[in-house]
Amino acid sequence: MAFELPALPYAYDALAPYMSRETLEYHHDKHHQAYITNGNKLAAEAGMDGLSLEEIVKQSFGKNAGLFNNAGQHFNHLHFWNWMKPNGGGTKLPGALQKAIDTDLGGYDKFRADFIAAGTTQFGSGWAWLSVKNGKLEISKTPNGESPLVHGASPILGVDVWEHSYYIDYRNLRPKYLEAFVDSLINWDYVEKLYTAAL
Ligand code: MN3
Repeated sequence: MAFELPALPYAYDALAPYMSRETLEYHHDKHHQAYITNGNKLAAEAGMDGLSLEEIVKQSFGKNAGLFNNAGQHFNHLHFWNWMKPNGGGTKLPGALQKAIDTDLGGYDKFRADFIAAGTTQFGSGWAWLSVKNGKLEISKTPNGESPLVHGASPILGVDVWEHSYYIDYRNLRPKYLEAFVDSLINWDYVEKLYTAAL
């Protein structure tokens, strides 16, 4: 069955002023839709359209760049919309996740600095990640449509640092966008749900 674009889990203006209606209209309705349209076509051509999205991403990595880029970005964006919510962010994290950030990443402040640094230093398009590998949290960055999924880890939080994600609202100030994402947008309940599932 072909993949379809789910509606945003909130109104288009719900994340303002940190992420505008205009950004969400272009990013969700145009960019994400294009990944799905192209991914469906390329998955069918590759005879992989019966597989789950995760399997398509893993099996196409390093073998079918066109399919991987589009399916990878569909996977990343499906979660990205849920990694944000109105009145999100902040330092009150669910207990188990807070404990793991303390143990594995040196506490919330170090997590915040390292996650923002990963997004800032990803040269060109890509993503910054918090993921679970062998039961431990780690921070990483990837180019283009890649994710920790193809590096033996389970992504539990990711931020899109393609210019289409921030240029309308922040122009060239990628660090300001990353600070707003962490401080005011992260849906920690969704992160915790993925964290629990990844253990
Ligand atoms: Mn994007």
